[in-house]
Amino acid sequence: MDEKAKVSSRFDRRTVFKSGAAAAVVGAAGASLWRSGGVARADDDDIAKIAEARGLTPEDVRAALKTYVPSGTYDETLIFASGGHSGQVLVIGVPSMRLLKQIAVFTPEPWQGYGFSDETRAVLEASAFDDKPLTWGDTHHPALSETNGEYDGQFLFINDKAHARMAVIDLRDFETKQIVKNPHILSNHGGAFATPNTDYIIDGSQYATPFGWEYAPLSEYKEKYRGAMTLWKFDRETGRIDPALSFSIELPPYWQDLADAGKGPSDGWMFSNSFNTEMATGGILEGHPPVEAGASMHDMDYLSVINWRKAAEVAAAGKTEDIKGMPMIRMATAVEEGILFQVPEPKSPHGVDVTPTGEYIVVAGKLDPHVTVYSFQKIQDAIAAGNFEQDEFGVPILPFDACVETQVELGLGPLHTQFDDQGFAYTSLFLDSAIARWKVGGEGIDGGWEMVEKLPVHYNVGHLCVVGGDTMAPQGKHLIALNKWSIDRFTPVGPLFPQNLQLIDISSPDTLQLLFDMPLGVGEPHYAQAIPTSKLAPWTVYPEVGWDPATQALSPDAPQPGKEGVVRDGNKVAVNMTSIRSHFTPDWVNLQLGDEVTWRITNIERADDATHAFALPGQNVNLSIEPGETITVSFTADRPGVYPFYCTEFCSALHLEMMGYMLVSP
Ligand code: CUK
Ligand code: CUA
Repeated sequence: MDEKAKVSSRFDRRTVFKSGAAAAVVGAAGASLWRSGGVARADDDDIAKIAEARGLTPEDVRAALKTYVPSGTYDETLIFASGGHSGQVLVIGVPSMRLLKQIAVFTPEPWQGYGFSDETRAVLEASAFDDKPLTWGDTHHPALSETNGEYDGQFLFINDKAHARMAVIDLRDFETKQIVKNPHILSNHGGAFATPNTDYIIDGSQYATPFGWEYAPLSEYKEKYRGAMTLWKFDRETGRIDPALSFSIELPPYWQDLADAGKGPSDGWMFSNSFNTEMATGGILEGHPPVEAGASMHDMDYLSVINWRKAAEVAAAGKTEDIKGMPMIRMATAVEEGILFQVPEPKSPHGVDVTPTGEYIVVAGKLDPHVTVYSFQKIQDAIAAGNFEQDEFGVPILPFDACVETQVELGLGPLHTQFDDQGFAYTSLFLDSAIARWKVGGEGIDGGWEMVEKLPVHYNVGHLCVVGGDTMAPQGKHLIALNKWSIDRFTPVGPLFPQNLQLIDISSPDTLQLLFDMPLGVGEPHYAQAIPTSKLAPWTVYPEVGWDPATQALSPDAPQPGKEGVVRDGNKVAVNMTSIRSHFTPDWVNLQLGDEVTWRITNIERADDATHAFALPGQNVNLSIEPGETITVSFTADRPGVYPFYCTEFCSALHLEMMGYMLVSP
């Protein structure tokens, strides 16, 4: 059946709400609620009439009742979704599916003033490719910081696949604090994944390249091209990745895909899929098969099994090579030290997900209808027994049969798996446009390793997201399907279609219910993580007036009330400004051509939401200055003229008057 036909058949099956028969559904769904509020039965009929007039089915009404968050009340859960090649992170409330914020990460964003102030430009510039600044990224996998294998609500990490960068977002103010560029690799995908106590952030390469962003011809692929797994050391105290304590492990030139950290019994280990063990590089016009065919010839690729804790010891002992200023554990060392193993996995794997207990590793292969479940214990037994051969790079290959617990047939194009607290796993089926719910097995579990139910989604689903769905403590109320295609779901808005996030009720062990479609007109949300809002404690204003969000401390240079002014020292000019409803002090800034200006602004407001912004024409500047925040912008007054600066945030009745003049005299 084609997609259009599917839709119309769904329509035919709709039992439109009829007010006569409606009382039953309304009654079932909510009458007791209304009665307890003392509302008369007549209202039930009234509601039934609205439903009927709008052509809603009883199922629609149930879904609406489960997702509606009344004005002034809050969502119980937040999801952090990648924004794909918008380079940003999206914060969405669940169950309302309201977009609350777009956190600027790899791409300058004027509403937040990100990439326009000195402080935020420094974040972006620190991750330049050599000296070429990058103004976009391809975000794929957000990772919340964890303590003891559960989200702790403190930090969020996200990778940039296009340039192999890793970003750190502080969840006190939901702002990007740091971006590091991987000195070894140019393209990543197996990140960000946090180890259970956020000691390290995992960052696996995608497309193999020569290390250090160097040149080597494709004819030297096997000799010079490599994959790598980087472990970024995270320092919770400073809230920063510490590159000095970070390192990589050299891998064969297979393409690493998704990764995951072990937990519980598998804590200290990590797992990463690799595909293209064929080592295809394309060359269509030269008579080679395209990459998609060349990289899909083998029946088996490899799951990389890595002892990261041992690797950290080996790196600390200096058994590494310095490449571009960061240590690399060479493949031979990794093999010799028992850090690196591989296990065959069915062709072209994509997602690898460790079960909540840490006992099993679930691999989904794009071209295999099964998920393959590996037992961590069996892998350890095979290693201990020395039961392996070696690939052409000398990496031990453990036997498939010795490591596999089971395979579960789910459907076409399985990609990614999440877990809940009812013992179910959920795997996305890209080609089937469906979600498979299946039962995780193991010791003492009846009827495990079985498919239970399939639910169609719209369409071509990638990742799934359950609250804590990749942690040791998943929860089982909602699942979000992050779909690649939306086709016929929304009002047409031109040839670039919105992405479609679908909210699904997973609370019943018997049936899954699709609740809500959320179009996302921003960027492709690959993965998302969901956390109860009770675990987050964001500030509503900065703790003190003069706060520097770059250091999360009071700035000694912050302009304070009563200390405002323009201070000249030769051609160096410091502008010390404060903002409060509805003026900037000073509001006249007289400069001379060629002045080097350091302009600092403190928003001295203490009220929630009393943000001021600052647009400076001619210098390509817009800043957002939240209550208490101090911010800096530096520039050279390079053109004489009169520049009215103003507040871009509609902050008060006299917001239009919140302006001043910068005059640059010839
Ligand atoms: S990937 Cu996008 S659907 Cu980058 Cu995690 Cu699988
Ligand atoms: Cu401040 Cu508008």
